[in-house]
Amino acid sequence: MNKKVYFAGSIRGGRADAGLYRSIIEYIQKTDTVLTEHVGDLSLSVLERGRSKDALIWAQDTGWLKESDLVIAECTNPSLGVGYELAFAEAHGIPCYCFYDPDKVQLSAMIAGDAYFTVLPYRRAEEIYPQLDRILNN
Ligand code: 6IA
Repeated sequence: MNKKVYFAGSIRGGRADAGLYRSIIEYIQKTDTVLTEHVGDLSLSVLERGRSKDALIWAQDTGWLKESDLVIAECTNPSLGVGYELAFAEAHGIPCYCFYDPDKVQLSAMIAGDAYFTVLPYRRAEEIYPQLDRILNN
């Protein structure tokens, strides 16, 4: 109860799974706090650019990562940012749970091969929610 969850999902890597991100975020929010609600925002513009804004995004996200109790990442849609966040979280000793659909993607060896990460394959989205209950101890 009341854990601070950093949810990671693709933004510039592609928004095909944004609806799933939103469902996962809403599910976690029933019991716990999601620091990164915007990842599930279906209207998020991926065209917005600018290095100064990017620097603010990086500063805010790495700050949230440092204060999070755990990271939950949806890794089916490959994303440089999600990979970076997972490595950053590992370096700070934050537990990381990585969901992905093996029918859609072969997960990067840098995630699948790193024993630090708890990798959770699923074939139907409904399989994700009982796993979230287990991860969050609900
Ligand atoms: O490389 P990606 O953009 O796919 O990386 C996605 C990951 O980086 C997510 O898990 C986010 O936590 C983080 N991230 C990427 N972009 C943003 C963002 N605005 N705001 C907050 N976190 C972000 C970008 C909006 C727009 C300028 C593209």
